[in-house]
Amino acid sequence: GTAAALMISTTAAMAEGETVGFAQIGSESGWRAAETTLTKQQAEERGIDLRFSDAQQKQENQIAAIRSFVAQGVDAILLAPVVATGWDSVLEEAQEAEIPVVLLDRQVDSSDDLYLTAVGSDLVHEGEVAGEWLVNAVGDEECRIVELQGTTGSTPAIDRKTGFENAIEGHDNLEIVRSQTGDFTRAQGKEVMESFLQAENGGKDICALYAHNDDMAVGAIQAIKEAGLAPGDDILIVSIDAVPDIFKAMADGEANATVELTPNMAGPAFDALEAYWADGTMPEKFIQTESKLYTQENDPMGEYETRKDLGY
Ligand code: GZL
Repeated sequence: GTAAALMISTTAAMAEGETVGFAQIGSESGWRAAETTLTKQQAEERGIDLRFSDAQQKQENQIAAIRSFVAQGVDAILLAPVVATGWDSVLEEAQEAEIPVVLLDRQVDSSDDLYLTAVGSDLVHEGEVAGEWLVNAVGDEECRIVELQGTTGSTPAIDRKTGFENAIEGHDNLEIVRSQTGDFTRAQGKEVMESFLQAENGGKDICALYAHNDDMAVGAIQAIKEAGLAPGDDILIVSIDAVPDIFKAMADGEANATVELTPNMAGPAFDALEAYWADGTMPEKFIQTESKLYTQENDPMGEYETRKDLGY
């Protein structure tokens, strides 16, 4: 009857007008920029007032942003935690203020009592998919691999390394000979790849690059070309994110494989928050997004066209 209808409309209205603080890491990669774009679009569509903070990849800035959101009395906080450790006290402050926290795309070492849910991919699996592709690509050939790691101490850097090493274990012809962080950026990916090339006989001793994200791979591709070698051919390139520019590189034969990470973490996050705000529904502690392998055989230019306007 009318009362029930009124209740439903009131509940729906409750999702309207909520205020959410988003403590974003920064804009270190195309993927990160797309996540921000999609989060703002989702908030707009749902009538959520989004307060945004870019921490320039500094944990202390994220912690300050969370404290500011708590002081403002927001209805929820989104956090993409730049590293896994050091969050207990600020998450306890949010909990004391009864403000739910949802983690996006990375995890924290804190107890899962300190956040409502975490939305992200299986980061170990992503590394395994990347490693399995390379195992299949090289067969029995000797393959000296260099690795560009993500941000030191972040769960993607830790887990993607673990997954890749799981996949190549037992294949003695594959060996990671150099591994260093490029902090998920193109610039540092290029810089570190230049040092790898110099250290490995001008790159002639390198068979493959495994980069924890496409942006570092794109930077490395530039370095490989400047060293006079053919990326995607002399040096195989496998990375993660599936940003538009890696598909353009694949179309040019300069990259070989990427593992897709959806930038739409906010959709599942806001769904969980709206259910929680409506009637206290408690979500699963981990809401997992899917990852899919793309190679040069998967119409890279078509994939580029599909993604190029999504805010990367
Ligand atoms: C992974 C995410 C990573 C992306 C990078 O879940 O945290 O951070 O793979 C980004 O592009 O910098």
